[in-house]
Amino acid sequence: MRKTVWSMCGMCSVRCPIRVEVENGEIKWIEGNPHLLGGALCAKGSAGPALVADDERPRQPLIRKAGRGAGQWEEVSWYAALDYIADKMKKIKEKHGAEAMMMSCRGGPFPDMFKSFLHGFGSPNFTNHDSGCGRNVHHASKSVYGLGRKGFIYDIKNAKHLVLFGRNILAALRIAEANQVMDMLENGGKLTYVDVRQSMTGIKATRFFQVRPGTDYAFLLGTIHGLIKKEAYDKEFIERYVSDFDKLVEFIEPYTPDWAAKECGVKVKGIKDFINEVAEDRPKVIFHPGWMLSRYRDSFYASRALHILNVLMGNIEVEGGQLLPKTPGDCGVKGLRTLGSMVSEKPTQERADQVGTKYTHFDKGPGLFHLFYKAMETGKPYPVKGLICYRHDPFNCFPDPQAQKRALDNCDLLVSIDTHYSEFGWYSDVILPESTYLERDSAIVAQKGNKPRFIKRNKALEPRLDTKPMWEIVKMLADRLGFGDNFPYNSIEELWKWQLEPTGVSLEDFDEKGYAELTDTPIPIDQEKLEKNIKTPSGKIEIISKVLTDAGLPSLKEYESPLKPPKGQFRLVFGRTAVHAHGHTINNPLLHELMPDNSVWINKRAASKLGIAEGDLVDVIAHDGTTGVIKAHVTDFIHAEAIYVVHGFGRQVPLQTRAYHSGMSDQKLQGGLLQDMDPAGGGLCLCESIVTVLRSSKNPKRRVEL
Ligand SMILES: Nc1nc2c(c(=O)[nH]1)N[C@H]1C(S)=C(S)[C@@H](COP(=O)(O)OP(=O)(O)OC[C@H]3O[C@@H](n4cnc5c(=O)[nH]c(N)nc54)[C@H](O)[C@@H]3O)O[C@H]1N2
Ligand SMILES: Nc1nc2c(c(=O)[nH]1)N[C@H]1C(S)=C(S)[C@@H](COP(=O)(O)OP(=O)(O)OC[C@H]3O[C@@H](n4cnc5c(=O)[nH]c(N)nc54)[C@H](O)[C@@H]3O)O[C@H]1N2
Ligand code: SF4
Ligand SMILES: [Mo]
Repeated sequence: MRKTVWSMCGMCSVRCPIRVEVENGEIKWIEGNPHLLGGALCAKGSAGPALVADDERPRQPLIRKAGRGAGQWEEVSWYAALDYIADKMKKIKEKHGAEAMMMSCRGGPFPDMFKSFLHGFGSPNFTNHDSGCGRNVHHASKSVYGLGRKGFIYDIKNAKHLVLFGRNILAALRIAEANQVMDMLENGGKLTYVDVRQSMTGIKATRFFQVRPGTDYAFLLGTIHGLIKKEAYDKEFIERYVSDFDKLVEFIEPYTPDWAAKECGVKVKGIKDFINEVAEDRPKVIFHPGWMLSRYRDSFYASRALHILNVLMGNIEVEGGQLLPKTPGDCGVKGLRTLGSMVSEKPTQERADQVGTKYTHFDKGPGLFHLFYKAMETGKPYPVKGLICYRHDPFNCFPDPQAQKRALDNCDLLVSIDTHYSEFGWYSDVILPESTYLERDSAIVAQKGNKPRFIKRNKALEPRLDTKPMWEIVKMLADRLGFGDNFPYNSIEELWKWQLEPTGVSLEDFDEKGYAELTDTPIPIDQEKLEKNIKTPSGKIEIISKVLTDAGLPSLKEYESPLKPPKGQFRLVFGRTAVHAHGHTINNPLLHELMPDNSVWINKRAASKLGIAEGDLVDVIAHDGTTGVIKAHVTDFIHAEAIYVVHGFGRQVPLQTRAYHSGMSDQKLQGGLLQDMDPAGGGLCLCESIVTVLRSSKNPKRRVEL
């Protein structure tokens, strides 16, 4: 008989709620939870069963038996692998202190468990992937509102105008958000899209600007200038909630729309018309902070400008604007019990990335991963000797894997807890294979929003291979290290009940829809509540941030024009495709069939000067000589200064036969950028790699017609 299992997708980090139909231990159907997503699911989500069936993933725990990266593994039992790790961790603690261990996990809704594990062990060094993702946007948001990147949700559906800077919202998917964009467009809303190339989102846009790479800050300053000169901003809102607005007015003076148009290489009439539209549509205008304004030298300030534009719109706690996500507390329900509460003594040592001590303006929560590499190399502020990566592949995430390996060679223990062989896993000492999301349960999480809820992942199948879920792995490791009591459960049901204890919600409340709703009606929007939610030192939305000033950093930074690549050279930029999630779906049998490799987008005129035609193989050469070979996609729809690839390809794990060496890896062409951090935002300047492109000698010879 077919049964329904309510769960959460795990093919990317969005974790959409899903409904799975299972019969005789086989998955027959997966769809988005009809109550929340109307059944919608993306291509990756539909390829979940192929992940389960895939044999090119680790089948049981593995311990390295030759040099790192040699790919020689001993298959061992879970007991042997966990004993091995626990023993190494104890030795590291004895010799260097508990703080010599670090752990990284790919953020998301479950970090409580891993953080508690590391804190229970005695180390403060918990981190994540975000200096390669959205740290600048996060820190910019904190400097303006005291609230991080996730401090707002966007009421896109009801907006009159959505403005996106390199936020390819219809390909870099979150299903609920993409549905809202389509609804907004159907309701007559406008979509302005700014990118260096045309994209899935750009073709739906009512206005598209193809800007010179790295000039978004100029575009944003010009827009602020235009709006201020027109006095098209919410004066009452600013009077009440914002400090130092006069400093912005003074700062913005030279940055006219005419100047911005010239700097960005777009038509001045376009920018002026855009400013007029925004002025008319406010307050229901959303400048979406996205992620792409995270990867250039001035991205932190571009992100700040973007947040400031939302402030000018007065769009906070307004229908069609930015909403404060409501919590279980707003529904009169106590929050879930956290495993963090079981750690009696939180580690007090300085973090090895020095976030919170040397870097006081960064969020201490996850700190900054790449700075740990410095500690590994220099032993300062103290040595870091062990790294556990959960659901995170630093070699795919951070620039220059070779430089990363040099730092990691100072470590005594490298562990990858992954569903796949990650590039990092292939180099590590132990691989612990986690059960795939369809084969495991996960802890309950609270989802904020206008109707907060609790939701959990239920396994649809028993694990096919000798894999385990993380809640069990963590507990077994903690047992071996002497703090198993911090994980007070022996089964997932016990954990769920323990989490739910203070809330009054029961496990049965999840049965009907796959989640427990904490309120029947959406919590009303109420701008009056804003004051107590702004978390800056002054309690105001800060144009001049005290935290930045205290760190000796400007809050309003003068514009500096980005480097124009010399002749024959290009800025290497990257992005997502709707059918893959970073590097970890490239080897999925179904998704590989949909998109087996990537190609490099190059502007038609630039290509013709180099004698490159559509489909030609080209060499992409980084400044350190590293070369990638890839097929060219010649198009008018990319700026002549940039080339573009979809990220995640060029994988080097031989056991992943489909993905092995197919396409080109962008991060391997980012030599020298591993410590190229935006000093104000902490994000890595991933788009600052300038490469040379040549027609490759590997091309089959063109026949010359005489
Ligand atoms: N050059 C370049 N660098 C980039 C980017 C880029 O586009 N170009 N993108 C940046 C961005 S936005 C991000 S978010 C990061 C992404 O970087 P990462 O977060 O490291 O992303 P992935 O490469 O997908 O690696 C995630 C790992 O998690 C594993 N995994 C997937 N599902 C599960 C699971 O259920 N359980 C466990 N245990 N493991 C699982 C995958 O197999 C994979 O090895 O990279 C950043 N760095
Ligand atoms: N299908 C799918 N969806 C995903 C993911 C995935 O792997 N696959 N990953 C998730 C994650 S971790 C993230 S962070 C998000 C990322 O979400 P987005 O940031 O929306 O996605 P990207 O494709 O990385 O978008 C980068 C865009 O920025 C453009 N760009 C490059 N330089 C500039 C510039 O100077 N100015 C402007 N305006 N644009 C520029 C690129 O051409 C590209 O189109 O997507 C999430 N959703
Ligand atoms: S966006 Fe697609 S892959 Fe990501 S969680 Fe949702 S359904 Fe799964
Ligand atoms: Mo990301």
